[in-house]
Amino acid sequence: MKIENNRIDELNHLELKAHRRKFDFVAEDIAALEDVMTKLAAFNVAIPSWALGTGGTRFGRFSGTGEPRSLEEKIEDVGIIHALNKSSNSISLHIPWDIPGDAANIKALASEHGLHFDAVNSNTFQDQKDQNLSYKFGSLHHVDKAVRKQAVEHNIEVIKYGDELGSKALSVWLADGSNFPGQLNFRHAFENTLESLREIYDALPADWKVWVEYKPYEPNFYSTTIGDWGQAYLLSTALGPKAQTLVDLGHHLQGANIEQIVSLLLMKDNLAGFHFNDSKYSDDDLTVGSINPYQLFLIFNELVEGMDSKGMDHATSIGWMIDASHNIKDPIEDLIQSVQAIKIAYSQALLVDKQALLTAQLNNDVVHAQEILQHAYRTDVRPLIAEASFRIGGALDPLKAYRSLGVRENLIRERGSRSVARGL
Ligand code: PSV
Ligand code: MN
Repeated sequence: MKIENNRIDELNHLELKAHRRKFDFVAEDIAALEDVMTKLAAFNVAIPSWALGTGGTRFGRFSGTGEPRSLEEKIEDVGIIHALNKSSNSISLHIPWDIPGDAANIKALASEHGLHFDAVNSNTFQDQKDQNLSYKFGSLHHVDKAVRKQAVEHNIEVIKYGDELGSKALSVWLADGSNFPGQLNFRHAFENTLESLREIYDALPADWKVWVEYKPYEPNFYSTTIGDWGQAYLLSTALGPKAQTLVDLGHHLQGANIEQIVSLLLMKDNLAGFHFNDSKYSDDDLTVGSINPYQLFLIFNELVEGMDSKGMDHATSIGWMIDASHNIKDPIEDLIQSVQAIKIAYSQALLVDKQALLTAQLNNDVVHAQEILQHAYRTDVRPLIAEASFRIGGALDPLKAYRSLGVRENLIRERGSRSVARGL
């Protein structure tokens, strides 16, 4: 299914008058309005191929209906999201969940939908049917060199798939760790990981990067070999300039100050990208902004401040991506909500009066500093996002448009109600 532009125009027409009123109201107080609009229009968030089917928990999976049955159908779904919000122009593949059989055709199909390929993700956290050696006790950190070699070769194969599709980064997340004290020599595990990552690093094409993702626990419950940003930073700096740290919002212990982590990684030119999601307890993979939108805003505030201090392009110098997959929502609706939440936090961060904040900080004016941040956070920026989307042909309200156009009903007609997507 492809959404034609005129369908979106028709829906926008119905909303336009009310939209104008709300937009004019908020726009009047924004000095750098056109700058904000340009930045918003350029901002895109990659969609992971594994989020288009309904996710599960270890207790079960309740598949949705009309789920994509193939990579081609996943691309179609991302095309639908992008047609509606004009902010999701790329897709990130997880190999071997989504192997591009015929790369040239897959690439052509994606570009028909205005999409390209973001980072490719390797998977050495599950054993595959035709695999010789098991990852039960880890992959790149394994005590057995033969297992490490197999995992390295898989990563190099993923780079090859990505290269054919025009990706420019390999994202590595390892489940490697230990479940019980004494199981692992931490130093050996770390050194083995570094040695394996070096072999992968050496296989990167000249214009590629490798993104090192950390996570404190799960599926291992005593230690994770790349457990926090310090360990990811140690590895990536040891590897070289093509390696950087990837921050997944769900991969922190409760109360962690993620905005401070982000600020320092940016300071050290070591922030590769983001996996957005939200959580109440741990890696819950909930819709972005559904639990703690203020934290998301504070993170974006540091991102904008840090990127501006280095003259970085907001839209292209960091990999923005969603990594969430929920159990009970329509995945496309979940993703539309997530991208909107990210754009809300981003635009609120753009509204922060940076100069006034710096002055307040230099004067230790704690109260005023808080007022400045919360003034931006409490601005209803939704009309700005709607306007930015409208100006480039997207829907004023992508979620409402998705429902009005009966997209899921159409997909169910095309794919059936029992189709199940491959992934987690
Ligand atoms: C692991 O929890 C993770 O965040 C990694 O990014 C994986 O690639 C992804 O989720 C999918 O399992
Ligand atoms: Mn992740």
